[in-house]
Amino acid sequence: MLLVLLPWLSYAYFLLLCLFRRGILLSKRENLSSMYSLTLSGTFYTLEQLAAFSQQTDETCEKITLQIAFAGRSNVGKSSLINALAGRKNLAKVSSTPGKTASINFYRVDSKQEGFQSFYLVDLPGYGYAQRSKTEREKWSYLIGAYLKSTEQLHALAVLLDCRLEPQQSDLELISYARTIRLPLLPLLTKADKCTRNEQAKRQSQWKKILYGQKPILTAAGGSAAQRLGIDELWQAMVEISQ
Ligand SMILES: Nc1nc2c(ncn2[C@@H]2O[C@H](COP(=O)(O)OP(=O)(O)OP(=O)(O)O)[C@@H](O)[C@H]2O)c(=O)[nH]1
Ligand SMILES: [Mg+2]
Repeated sequence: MLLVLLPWLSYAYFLLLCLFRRGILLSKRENLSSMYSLTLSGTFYTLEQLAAFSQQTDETCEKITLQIAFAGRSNVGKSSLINALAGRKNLAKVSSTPGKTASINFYRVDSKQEGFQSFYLVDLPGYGYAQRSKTEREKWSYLIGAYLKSTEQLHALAVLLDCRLEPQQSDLELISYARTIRLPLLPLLTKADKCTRNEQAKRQSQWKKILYGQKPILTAAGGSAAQRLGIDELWQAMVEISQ
């Protein structure tokens, strides 16, 4: 009996191995998104709007305070990553034109897990987009700076860095600013699907040196589960920070 089954079992094993390698079974691995839900709670353009929001209590009258913010240059993939975390295509607005997110957006994270403490994911406007007017860039940079500095509930700053690019001056400035205000960092390399494995590894170790030993998580935020990378690892890191 075993002799009859053996070739079939080997064939099935080989087939599974091939599918797994080609990413077809990746959806089975990248499945933490289904354990958490993301809901847009507010969109803010000014510090006054932000301050008013932080005074509010939610519908259950239970105050959610803890926040993790996503920051990075325009077009680095902040909003796409939020969609990938949610397992949805259109929760956050994505565009190939830089400067799409011109506001601070709060997404509430909930889970049915017992004792889970809800928190906010905060999508910040991108910085460094040269084609916006100087006044606009200054306004956003002031808004981001003031938000980072004045938000006591901010537990970590996810810094999104493009896997394809050498470290950029604006990224280094943001990291340095976060350090001066003692804000813990969660570094993420985006668009990893656009880099070879060799480039990914090189970029990771380059950033690891800059970040005093903290290794960035490799991410890809494609539309289908098979095109995503690092989403579970990112969920785990955020849950660890927030719980
Ligand atoms: N190949 C690839 N493209 C990506 C990935 N993430 C984002 N993109 C593309 O990059 C472009 C910008 O993505 P967004 O998510 O809007 O970037 P953003 O950082 O939110 O941009 P701003 O709102 O302008 O600050 C879009 O065309 C996305 O489809 C990724 O992981 N892989
Ligand atoms: Mg955006």
